[in-house]
Amino acid sequence: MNKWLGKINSPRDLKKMDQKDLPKLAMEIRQEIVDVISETGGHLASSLGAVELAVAIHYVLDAPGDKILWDIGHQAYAHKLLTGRRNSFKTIRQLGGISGFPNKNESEYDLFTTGHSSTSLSSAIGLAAARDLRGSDEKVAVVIGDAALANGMAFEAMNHIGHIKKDIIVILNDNELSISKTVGALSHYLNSIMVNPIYNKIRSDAQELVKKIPKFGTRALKAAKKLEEGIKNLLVPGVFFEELGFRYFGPVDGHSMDGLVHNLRRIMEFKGPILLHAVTKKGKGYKFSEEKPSYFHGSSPFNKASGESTKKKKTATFTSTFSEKIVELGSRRGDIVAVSAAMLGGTGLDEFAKKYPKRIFDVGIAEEHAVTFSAALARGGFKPFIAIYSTFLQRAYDQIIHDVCLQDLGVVFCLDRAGLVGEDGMTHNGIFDIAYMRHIPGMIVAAPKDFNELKGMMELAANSDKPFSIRYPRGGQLFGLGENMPSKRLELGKAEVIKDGKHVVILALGSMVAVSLKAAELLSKNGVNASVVNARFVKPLDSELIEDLSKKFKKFVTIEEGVISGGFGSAVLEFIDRENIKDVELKALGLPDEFIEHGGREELIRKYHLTPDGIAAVIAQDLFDRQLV
Ligand SMILES: Cc1ncc(C[n+]2csc(CCOP(=O)(O)OP(=O)(O)O)c2C)c(N)n1
Repeated sequence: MNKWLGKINSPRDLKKMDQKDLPKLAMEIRQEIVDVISETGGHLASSLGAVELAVAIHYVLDAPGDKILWDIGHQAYAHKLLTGRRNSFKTIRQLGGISGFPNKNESEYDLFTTGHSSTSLSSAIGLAAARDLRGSDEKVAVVIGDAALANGMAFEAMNHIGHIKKDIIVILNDNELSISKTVGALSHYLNSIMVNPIYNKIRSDAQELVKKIPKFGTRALKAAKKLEEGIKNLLVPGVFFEELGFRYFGPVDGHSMDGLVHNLRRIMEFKGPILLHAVTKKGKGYKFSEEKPSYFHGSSPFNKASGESTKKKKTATFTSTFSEKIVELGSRRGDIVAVSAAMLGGTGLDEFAKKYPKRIFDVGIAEEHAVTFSAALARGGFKPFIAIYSTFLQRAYDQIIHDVCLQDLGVVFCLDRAGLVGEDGMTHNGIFDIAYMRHIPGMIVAAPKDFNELKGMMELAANSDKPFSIRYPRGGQLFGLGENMPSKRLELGKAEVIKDGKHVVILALGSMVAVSLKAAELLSKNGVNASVVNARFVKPLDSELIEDLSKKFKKFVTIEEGVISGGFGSAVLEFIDRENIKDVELKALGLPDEFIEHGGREELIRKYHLTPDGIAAVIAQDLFDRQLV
């Protein structure tokens, strides 16, 4: 039983605690996080690094009246434990359990459902503007990481904040790490603040001086302010933020509870935008995550005593296949370059980065920039592969249209985690990319059925001078997914019939090919002989094949691991309509028009009937009016 945490059902209970006991509470929170996340997996290192911040903020501010926002929200486990989710914490990231990110449907302490980076400053200034229009006086506070702060959206918000100068508190949680090392000029700047003792000495002297200001007369006050400005411009850390209109405080130790409580109380007395620069250690308090913070950024379940993953042995995945192939392409062709938006490890580009350090560009959490930058690399004579999660590319929709497709540039988009991602849930499912890619003129949209086909598609893309996207799911091996199977030669815009049948044709896309073959076996035991087609391309669609098939089959099924609206099934339906193909019944299977919650990837695939028996049952019932036996 947790002596301190056990008593906290809401921040009200926290506020009753003696300040001297808060570090003990922080210890119990850390223990609880390690205990639970070792079982469930999750964003361990970021959350451990933000424990004192969460405790101190809830101790000093008054939520839910005061508004507290966590950028991305992957670091907010302590916040969850302090705001009424102590008992449900064990269910985190599991189907039916609490979310791994802030979720507005879960708690009044979570203002927004988040998961994508760098939205918090815009949200905060919006809340502050609404507050001022309403005439109320609650505080609005934000915790944002050093990597998230370097994103364009955060800069846009800072620009606006400095302009309208509302009262908000921004706490910069600086651990010098993104998932791996934070990249970029802002990160160098933050480092220079932390390591330069002269800056810090002069800064503290200047602050001492400012503290005394109220005792002076008005003229002295003006003079002192001028002096402060003068010193600041020359030497004070955080001048960058000050020039943007923030009052900068720090750097402070983000693990000193007393220091944080003291500083938060102090800065709350100031008007206007405040930035408190807190220095933290990612993974703090658990030996293994301190040693390997990148590995424990988002970890699978692990053994607490050894820090070793308890997941089954690693098998090949689409990501590992991509990783191998991009290295091989890079070895053969000096014009191949690769671009990542802060996801070198997750996308498998880390190997390419090691081998070809001059041809890798990690641009930080900057998806829009990554796309336009890649377009210009193509214009400059190179062949860029941008490896990115389907969900994060959503950010760069306009750049894909204008800067890549309108210019007809040969950028290759390798969309990892396309489909249901599992435990990261709603904000991370990659289920919209078929819809948002296929309607852009000139974009090729491909999806491999197995690992070999992914390699083939990458080869095809490397030799194409057109915008080319390839989508593939998280992992592999589920229901036979990914396992290599015999294939016909890969040709742009051509599908392949992989099983002949006579009653119905299943047009399956990418991850759904292997399950469809298994569904066809089940159907055949029920008297339905299904043909299965590996569609390979959503665009260009194999119109010739679809036309031929429509002469043989009157029942069509399309299946995709993405939202049905605007997806592959829609593409086939549009074609049938456009070509005036008559008497064809089409059943489009895929994901419904809703945000899909967190849970195990396999559980979610089952829940949405994308399993062999799920697919077979729907086809048998809806197209043949019979129950599967
Ligand atoms: C738009 C977007 N791109 C990428 C990610 C993936 N991602 C999640 S956390 C993270 C690193 C965040 O680093 P930082 O803000 O410094 O916080 P820390 O985890 O170090 O506390 C990244 C790149 C994301 N959530 N959103």
